[in-house]
Amino acid sequence: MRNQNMNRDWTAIARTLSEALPYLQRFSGAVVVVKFGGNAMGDAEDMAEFARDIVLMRQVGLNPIVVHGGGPMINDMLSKLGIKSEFVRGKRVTDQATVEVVEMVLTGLVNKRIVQAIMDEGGRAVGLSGKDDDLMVCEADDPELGFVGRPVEMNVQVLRDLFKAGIIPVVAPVATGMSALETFNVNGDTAAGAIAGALKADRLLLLTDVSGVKDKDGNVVTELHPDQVRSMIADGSIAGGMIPKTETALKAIEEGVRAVVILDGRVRNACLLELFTEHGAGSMIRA
Ligand code: X2W
Repeated sequence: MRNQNMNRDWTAIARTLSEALPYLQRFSGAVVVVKFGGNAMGDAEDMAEFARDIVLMRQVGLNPIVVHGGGPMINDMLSKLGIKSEFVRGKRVTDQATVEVVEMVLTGLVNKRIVQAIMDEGGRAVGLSGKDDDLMVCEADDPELGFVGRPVEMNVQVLRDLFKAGIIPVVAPVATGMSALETFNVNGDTAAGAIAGALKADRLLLLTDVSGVKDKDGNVVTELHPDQVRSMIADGSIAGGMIPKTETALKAIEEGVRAVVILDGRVRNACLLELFTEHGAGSMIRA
């Protein structure tokens, strides 16, 4: 049925589509790694909206891959089970009992929720963790942190195989170790950066719950060179949780990712705003 509702500006909608053409052309076939953090997930409607944007990216010829977190969901389950948890330098101290809960929550609950949301929007998604096809092999990051992994070997062929089949990979940041039956908990940003680096992705989008990298006056800096990021870390204008994010970005760029964008996942259609409009969203870091 044709919609005659004149409260919507149909001309503007057509115009938006038309103006997106150069971006659609530029990103045709591009590999875009999207880190979807637990804090950016919101409610069922937010999840559906995120999934719709990912399916749209796939539909217009990009190769999106979702790497998710789920810190708040792990906290909920640990507290239900009466297991105490603490963070050191932004990473969860992970003992044997904790790593079992992390794996169950991330590869079960959170991963399948995202896969389901993408399927509901008409896409095709397959969930996997770093263990599947040895995608991400880790070593212990720091003895103080227990089973927290630092990626040392990436095998991303399975992701390329999924791209070729038109399937959106959804990756939980849980990894295998060098010796049999070891399991590591990997920070979601670290995992996304390692995957983007191994794929030499065109974009790594780090979706968070802040509007971007801010200068000393609190204004979002929309474009940054890696050297600028380093000096902002050194002079303290980049601090707290933004340090691991920007360090992930710098490492990913060194490994060959074309650009990293730190953006607010709570903003409606944040990924589309960044990829398909001149305006963009958040802070872009590139050499
Ligand atoms: C994280 C993995 C989940 C994650 C954790 O246990 O919480 C480490 O800290 P967000 O939602 O992206 O923060 N792992 C080692 O990164 O979740």
